[in-house]
Amino acid sequence: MSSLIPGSEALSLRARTAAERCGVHGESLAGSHPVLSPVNGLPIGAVDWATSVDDSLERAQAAFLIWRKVPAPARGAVIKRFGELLTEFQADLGTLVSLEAGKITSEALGEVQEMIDICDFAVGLSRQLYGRTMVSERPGHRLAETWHPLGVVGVISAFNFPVAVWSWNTALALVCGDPVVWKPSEKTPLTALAADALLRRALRESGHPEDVSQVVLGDGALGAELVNHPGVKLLSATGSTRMGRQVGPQVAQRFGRSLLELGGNNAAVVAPSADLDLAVRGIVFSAAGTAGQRCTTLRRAIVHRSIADELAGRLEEVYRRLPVGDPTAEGTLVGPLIDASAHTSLIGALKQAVEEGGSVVAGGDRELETAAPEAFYHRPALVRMPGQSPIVQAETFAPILYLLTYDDFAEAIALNNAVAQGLSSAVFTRDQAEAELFLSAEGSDCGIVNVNIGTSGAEIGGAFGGEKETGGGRESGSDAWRAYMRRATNTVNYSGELPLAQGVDFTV
Ligand code: UN1
Repeated sequence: MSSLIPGSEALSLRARTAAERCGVHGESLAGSHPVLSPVNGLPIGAVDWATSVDDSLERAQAAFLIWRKVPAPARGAVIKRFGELLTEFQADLGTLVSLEAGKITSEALGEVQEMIDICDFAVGLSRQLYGRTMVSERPGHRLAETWHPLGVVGVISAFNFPVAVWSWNTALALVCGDPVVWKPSEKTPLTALAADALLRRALRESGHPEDVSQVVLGDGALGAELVNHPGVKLLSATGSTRMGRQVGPQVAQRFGRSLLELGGNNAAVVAPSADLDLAVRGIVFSAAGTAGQRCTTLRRAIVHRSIADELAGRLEEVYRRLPVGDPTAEGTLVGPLIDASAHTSLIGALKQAVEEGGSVVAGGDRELETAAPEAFYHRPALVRMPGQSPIVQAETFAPILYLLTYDDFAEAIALNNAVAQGLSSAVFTRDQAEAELFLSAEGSDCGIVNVNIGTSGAEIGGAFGGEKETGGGRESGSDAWRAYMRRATNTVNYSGELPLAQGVDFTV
């Protein structure tokens, strides 16, 4: 691995080539809002921002009237083609993910793989949008439910998963018959344009309206327009709890639906019986991977007192040799933070942790400052804390792992649950009763509860999302599709009589 960071010209060329290969037109890359790469902190392109979401909403609504009549399996065929295109252009899209979000190549390709996987899932789903039939209490009556397309879905996504989270929503929304208007993070517009270009190509090739996919580039003000637009029937937003606290009530105010994926403050309990080799690997990937910038990132290790020193020592050894650097270079495991504000949060959180009695065991320092003064590389930090003080209860979107200790398992569960967020959690143990307890109603209160695996890196298939301040939304797998459809309950009377339910007599 080299400590050299590529210059602006090299990265711009790579970005432009990848975007154009995916089908983005050159003029879309010559706008007036510069796009900065976290790799060197310098511009790699420039895009234009939309002034309003109205035109996109209008186009999406017009496309909806056509799309909702296309049979779901035929909609699935479009997603199948989209998945094929994603496979063909995986490397290009991966390059853009690395350049805009700062992910290492393997994780960037993994993000695109997650897109391909949700396409596969959605294709199967397109033949399984099942409703139930119920037995009627009345003779000669049939009771059933039918699922229909809902309408335009708005998606607001974050920089850290610039395309996968949109795909979770879009692959399902499209097979469910809904168009999508997408406001990506203003930090990752090129990746968004490239993903949209591939989806539009799949639509075009299969003779369907391209307008079911809309991208609107802009900042929070544009996102707010989407939130408040009465044409948006479901608003799916990924971001901070602070953002969700505004978005949720605003959408509810107009009786829209919202699907919120907000902050996480994920913990792993490490019990005395744990396989420590496995625990160390699971912890390091979850805590330091993606430079600590996943909503599922491991932020708290709750370790039994009897093994805390040993585990801290082993983590410290790994943290000291984690390869930090250019995410596109071979061998790098930790890329840059997204921007200066992430760097400031990291520094501030470490200072506060020390004030609250913590001691930094490893990392935290800025690296490669001379090679890339505008970028923010940090060695992931490992901090031992005396308890779950205020900073440990906050989500700092940076690679800081707080190590806490516990004495009995009930205390570990209590610590896991004693934060406002409820996204992901894990237990490392070989004691089956402990594992089951952690998974039980008395156990972790999170939306994701794992055994002998870290908190991040969920696969497609399971519903993804969390409880409490994480917002309660569920995306991607299982029956998450239901959020994108409206349910009609149908009572059909073929008896020729009119018996009323509940035995009501209304003879006229
Ligand atoms: C996110 O960080 O917003 O489970 C999503 C994971 C990924 C998705 C994370 N599959 O880490």
